[in-house]
Amino acid sequence: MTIFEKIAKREIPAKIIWEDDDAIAFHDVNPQAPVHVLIVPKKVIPRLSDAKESDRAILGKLLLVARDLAKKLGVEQSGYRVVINSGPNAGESVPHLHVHLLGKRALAWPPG
Ligand code: DGP
Repeated sequence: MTIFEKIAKREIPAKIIWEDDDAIAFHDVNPQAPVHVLIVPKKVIPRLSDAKESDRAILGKLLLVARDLAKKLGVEQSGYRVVINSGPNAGESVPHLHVHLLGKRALAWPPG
């Protein structure tokens, strides 16, 4: 089981802020910005590179949840960044697809 599956099953604690049957969102344990939330599908897709055509709906849903949580967390107007790290060069560390939502500070571009 991935660490994010364990969070969804309440086997390890996390600050969960939203959940439905398909996905869950919680605060990142190592925040890189004042707002740093992870949005995770309950179905384990290891990384974006492994997503299938049949995952189209859940992939779209993750972005709409990011949009809604940005509003809920007060960064809709100030701006925010949505990130998916896929594979070693991107710094992926948990092999369970997740969308990072970062905000409440100015974010540099290009990323490191
Ligand atoms: P990535 O590098 O894209 O695979 O991001 C994984 C993120 O997951 C990283 O920002 C830290 C976060 N993370 C890892 N383990 C835990 C955990 O047990 N709880 C929470 N809340 N976040 C975690």
